[in-house]
Amino acid sequence: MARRALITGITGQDGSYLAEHLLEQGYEVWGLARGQANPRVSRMRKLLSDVQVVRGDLLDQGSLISAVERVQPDEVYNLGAISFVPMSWEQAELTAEVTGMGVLRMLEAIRVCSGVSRGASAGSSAQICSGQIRFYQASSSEMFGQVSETPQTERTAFHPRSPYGVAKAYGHFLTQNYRESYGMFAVSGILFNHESPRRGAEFVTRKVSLGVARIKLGLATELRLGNLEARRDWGFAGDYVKAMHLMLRAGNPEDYVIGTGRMKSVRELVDAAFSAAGLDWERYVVTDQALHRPAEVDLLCADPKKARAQLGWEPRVSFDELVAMMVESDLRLLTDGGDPDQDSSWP
Ligand code: NDP
Ligand code: GDR
Repeated sequence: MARRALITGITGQDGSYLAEHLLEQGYEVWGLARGQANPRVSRMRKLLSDVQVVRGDLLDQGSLISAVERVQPDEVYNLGAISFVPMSWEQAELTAEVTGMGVLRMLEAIRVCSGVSRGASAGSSAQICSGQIRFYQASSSEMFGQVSETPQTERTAFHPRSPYGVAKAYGHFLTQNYRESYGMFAVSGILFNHESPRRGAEFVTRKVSLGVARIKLGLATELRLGNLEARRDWGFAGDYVKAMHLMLRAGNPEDYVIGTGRMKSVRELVDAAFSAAGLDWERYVVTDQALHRPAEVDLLCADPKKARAQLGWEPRVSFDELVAMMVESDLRLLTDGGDPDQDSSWP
């Protein structure tokens, strides 16, 4: 029988690539989607017609229990989150609820449906799902924040610099705790920045690729950006979702750092993207103090040795290939009259 996966965050970048990958592997894929008329669900359905949708919200414990009960998954991938770091200062409490407490609610839904009791004194509870449900938590390199060593490994200390990073650290430790407390197969992937033509337009790579395409097509004359000196380890989302799957198929439940091991600055990103379209970035980029963050993460760089050795995982797409892919895709999108601000199209 086909394995069944339940993905929260199905309408997001990673949800779409992971669903594609799992469908290719012969899985039956279910996506948890919130809202009564979420336009991102129809965009996802256009691309992934084989994904089945179950309603639910990471803010609503009962809806998660119902979703797990209905889907009876073998694997749950918790990708749902408020994921845009600047928003986490503006809506810190909501970020804590969705990105942090949402992990607790999902783990509890799995624990309850699996009939795992809290201890000998709690008595046994009914098992609603047969078999063990494996759980993947989308942890983030933002937990490292102000780094104590470079590159960062699974053992590097956390010093998050945003309410988002703090919420992710809570979810990370909780996932470990459910593994240790209840023997659950619960793991975290500590993923570094990963991008694609399906990346949200608010994140810097996509903001830059869209900006380049608009300037190239005469639709804009400048691109406003914040801190050009920040350095990140950028990879391709299509490569990274394969690591999520490998972690849940591994023999033992363990956490892994996933990244390329190479760091570039925002300035280098901008240079590469404008060059890919035959433009000189210095003529168009304007820096704007208002786009700087209250506390910045200056640099992040992965040491993915453990994933390579134990999972056989390797990133395939290089930084230059990724940037060229995104710029080409946005040039095509805008030439065809697509509107990225309406979330209308996904390549
Ligand atoms: P996106 O921002 O593209 O997607 C976020 C998803 O979360 C959307 O599907 C959104 O659904 C969903 N969501 C938001 N609020 C809720 C809620 N209350 N209940 C249920 N679902 C909700 O993120 P990515 O795909 O880029 O990232 C996936 C995960 O990986 C996130 O948890 C992110 O924090 C984490 N991560 C991402 C990295 C990256 O570089 N991309 C790196 C490290 C970690 P809706 O359409 O309803 O808004
Ligand atoms: P990040 O990604 O915060 O690392 O979180 P983002 O692309 O937003 O920022 C990366 C770096 O670029 C600098 N920057 C700008 N960023 C944005 N968004 N817009 C700008 O105009 C701009 N100018 C400079 C930022 O200051 C920052 O240093 C992403 C998200 O996907 C998280 O959910 C995930 O956990 C981490 O990656 C790993």
